[in-house]
Amino acid sequence: MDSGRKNPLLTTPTRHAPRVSYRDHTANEVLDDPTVLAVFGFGHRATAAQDPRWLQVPLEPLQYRAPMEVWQVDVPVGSGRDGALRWSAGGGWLFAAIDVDEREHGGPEHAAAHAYARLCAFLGSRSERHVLRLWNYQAAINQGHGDAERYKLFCAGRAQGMGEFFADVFPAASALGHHGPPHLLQVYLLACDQAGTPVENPRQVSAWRYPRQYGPAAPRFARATILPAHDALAISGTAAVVGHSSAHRDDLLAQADEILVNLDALLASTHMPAGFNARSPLKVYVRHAEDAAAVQALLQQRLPGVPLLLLQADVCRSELLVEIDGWRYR
Ligand code: 3EB
Repeated sequence: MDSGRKNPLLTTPTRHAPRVSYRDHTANEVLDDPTVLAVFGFGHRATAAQDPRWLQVPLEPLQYRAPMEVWQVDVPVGSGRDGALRWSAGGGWLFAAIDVDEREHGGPEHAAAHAYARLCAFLGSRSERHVLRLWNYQAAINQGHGDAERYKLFCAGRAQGMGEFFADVFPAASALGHHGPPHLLQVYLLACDQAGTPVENPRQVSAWRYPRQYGPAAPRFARATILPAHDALAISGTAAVVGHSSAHRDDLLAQADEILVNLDALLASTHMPAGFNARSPLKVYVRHAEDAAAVQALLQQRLPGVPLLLLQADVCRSELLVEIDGWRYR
């Protein structure tokens, strides 16, 4: 370690991005690999595993019976639990996740504040404290009216729980509604011991500058994060939002088209090559299960060869029917 400080040739190299892929194995086959940082199963049929690297995401898959998402790094990882929090880390990368029961924290706002305060406290104890990407899955996200809508309460709690930890450099994020356990808030993240670079979308008002109509606490996230080695772009949940407004109310395919335009504009504002490819997995969140086939057909035509994982989820604005997030690798 000392020699690392003296000899510039031995300083830590820039971290290569974890490889994110969708796979068709069993959880235990994947978890046998010590370089796997995290494995995600989707929906109520996902196999359970005790390993802290394993997370069951409460979103039902819409195309395969038991899809799995795998995050892989270059070195073996360590892992553990810290109360309700689970984590794994290796090679400068950190996965952390927390499942919070809203009933134990006095409702959706306090649950979000608690989840973020716990995650930030844990990150503060680690060298991997740069959060590059966050996912938030809340039950009944569109329930409640006006400022009392559950998503807006989540945003207020998130802002409170984040405190000053992100110092206005927000991670990329997704926030969607699940139909799993009715009081479950799930938050998980990818962090690194090196900072990423936030990216905004020129077609969209930055979320933290949304006008008051979207709630008292603006959502805090960047539209994407360039990973430290500039080898990948972590793309936030992208919906048919233009400026700050929702476009194409009630028109599924027009919303999907608008998302593709937003994604192209996002890529164009980075040094990433245009378009998506077989190494750039995307998650497609669809509000109504019966819309899945039409969305899938459109995306398979427009994004040939791109791995797509379709999940049933509620976009955080009730008029939006579809949202896409994912990864663009160089
Ligand atoms: C939008 O553009 C759509 O609250 O963390 C997308 C990504 C959205 C992340 C969040 C919300 C969030 O405003 C919604």
